[in-house]
Amino acid sequence: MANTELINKVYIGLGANLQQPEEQLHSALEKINLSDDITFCQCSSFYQSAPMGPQDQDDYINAVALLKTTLTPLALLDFLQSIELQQGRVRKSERWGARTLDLDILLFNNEKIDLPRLIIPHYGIKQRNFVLVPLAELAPDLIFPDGTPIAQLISTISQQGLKKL
Ligand code: ROI
Repeated sequence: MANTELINKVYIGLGANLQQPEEQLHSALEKINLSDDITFCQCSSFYQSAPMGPQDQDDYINAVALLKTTLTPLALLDFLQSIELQQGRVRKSERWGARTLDLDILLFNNEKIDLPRLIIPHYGIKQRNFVLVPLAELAPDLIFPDGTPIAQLISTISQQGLKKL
């Protein structure tokens, strides 16, 4: 029988800086791997990264994962937000504060998506070394939907404050 289900290729960013952040990332990846709707998951190295935003918070652990999934963008967002909630994420009014777990959809196929709940590519993707460096580890030849090669950004971005673990 023909496989009529479309498999989407998605990159997500993982970040945490509270309550054993490495464990937070490992347990999120376990939940992702258990999903019947996600057929593949490959994660980059973990990176320790200096906080962007308020400096009176601990360093973050960041990584990027490649997923293959039949989920739509919003269904994937719901799933990732349910993992954030299970792992104790409390959405606070303070912008850019410490967090137990952040799971962001960075890229969804080569699509541009502009919905009230979801903007893809993720707005910070091209400026943040803690996103670009692990993403380039998984996809050194990636071209963003606007035509920019990741290699071009990697060659100019500062890697200060970022340490591969
Ligand atoms: N800073 C770093 N280094 N890593 C993050 O994942 C991260 N996430 C955030 C803010 C608060 C912007 N700073 C961050 O949401």
